[in-house]
Amino acid sequence: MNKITLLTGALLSLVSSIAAADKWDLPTPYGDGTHQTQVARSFAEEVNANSGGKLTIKVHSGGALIKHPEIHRAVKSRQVQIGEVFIGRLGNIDPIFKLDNIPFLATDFDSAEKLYKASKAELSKQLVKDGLLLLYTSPWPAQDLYSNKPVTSLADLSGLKMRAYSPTTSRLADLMGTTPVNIPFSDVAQAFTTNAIDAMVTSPSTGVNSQSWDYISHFTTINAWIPKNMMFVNKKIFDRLDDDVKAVIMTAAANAEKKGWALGRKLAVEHTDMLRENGMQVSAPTEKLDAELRAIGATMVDEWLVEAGDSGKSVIDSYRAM
Ligand code: PCA
Repeated sequence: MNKITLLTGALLSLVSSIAAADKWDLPTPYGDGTHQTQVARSFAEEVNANSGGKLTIKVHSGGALIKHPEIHRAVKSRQVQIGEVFIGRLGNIDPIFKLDNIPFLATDFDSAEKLYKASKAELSKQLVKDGLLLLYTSPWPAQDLYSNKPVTSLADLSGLKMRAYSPTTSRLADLMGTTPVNIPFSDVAQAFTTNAIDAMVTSPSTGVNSQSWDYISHFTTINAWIPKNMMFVNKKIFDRLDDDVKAVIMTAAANAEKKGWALGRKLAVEHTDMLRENGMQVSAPTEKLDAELRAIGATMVDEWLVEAGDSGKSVIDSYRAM
């Protein structure tokens, strides 16, 4: 072999290794202030650091590349390779996504972990139907009630406009005697100040991220449910990767899941304290409000079971058996 042949060979292998280096865009729905995006960034950094230059994932947070309602479709159609969404938003695609927002089914983190275990196979199966592979989930702290006056029973909310962020929370607003209004997280502060909404149910984190003390006064810790975001990748694109890169992604996903669940638990406490420290009136629900809300929760579980059929029943059965 002469020098020229050797050089050509070296160049060719260089070119092919450059061609093999994949670049993925990862749209996230929420901004950099949320723990969800921090978890997504640490996931991407771990993959980038360990994939030996074969894959680089770039995070585009806060809907900057693709808006939240479009992210699922964008990964499915391979407009982007990977993405994160709030699970409950997809409720109209399949009931398994609605399960993530059912109130008073799993209200503490131990129960929420069990519900995730019981529902994961069904969740993954549904994603596979759209050519998607579930990588990890990350919870929000439990969902609490924000209002502009004390709420001692549902009567205090009657007729108010309630923010909804998923089909299930629209139904919840109906059953609470309020009017659901769909408002994305990015518009929450403005929606309150322009009276487009009067109340919302979301985590203390989302209040902290949007400085809710500037526009709303009362926070009732109803601990209604623990919803999750999920990260998924287009399966065809994933399947084309080398095995070592696949393994790096799965390890980073498992680490992100651990980190997300630990943060969810921790921020539930820290962010509730921050709301209080910033002047919000934080209180536990009255027995009456709690009982009224739990009755709605029971109705919503029943409605969900009718909608989700046998597979839904087996998810609930295995959750309750844990
Ligand atoms: N915050 C997100 C979803 C759930 C949560 O706690 C939001 O309000 O949009």
